Amino acid sequence: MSRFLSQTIRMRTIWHLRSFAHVALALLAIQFILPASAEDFSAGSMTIQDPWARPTPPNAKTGAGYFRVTNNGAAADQLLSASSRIASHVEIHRQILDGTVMRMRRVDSINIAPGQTLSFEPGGYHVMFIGLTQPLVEGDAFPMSIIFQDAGLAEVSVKVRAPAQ
Ligand SMILES: [Cu+2]
Repeated sequence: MSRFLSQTIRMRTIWHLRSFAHVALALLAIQFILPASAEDFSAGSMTIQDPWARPTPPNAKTGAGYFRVTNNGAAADQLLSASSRIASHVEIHRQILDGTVMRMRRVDSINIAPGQTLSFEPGGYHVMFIGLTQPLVEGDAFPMSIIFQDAGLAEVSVKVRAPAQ
């Protein structure tokens, strides 16, 4: 084999490896753009997306959870309550600015209009896990039930993770 030819073959191989690396990187990028954590759950016409909870210190008695809920139906529905085996009870809370102080208020129910997406997120609505029976450890997941007046029971899996940046 001439030196020129072997050099050409080597360059082509390198080029192929590089283009393979680019495809692999592109696929990796797509996976980050469409996070695997974006899981959907539903009950009737209600869809619950990306339920997650903050990790807690080992002896914490409370924790907070978040999700997005969308009403795909033609009528309003009410989010009534939530429960989970990881806490003695779960309350629906809303964080509000009272003067200069952030306070949490318990909410009895939340009306969700047709077509509305309501975000439970840090600084706003959240579910409060009261009387944790176990610490919430990053990477774990636990079941939670959400009850709607019309749509009924939605069973979701809550992922424990740090808040998204
Ligand atoms: Cu709270």
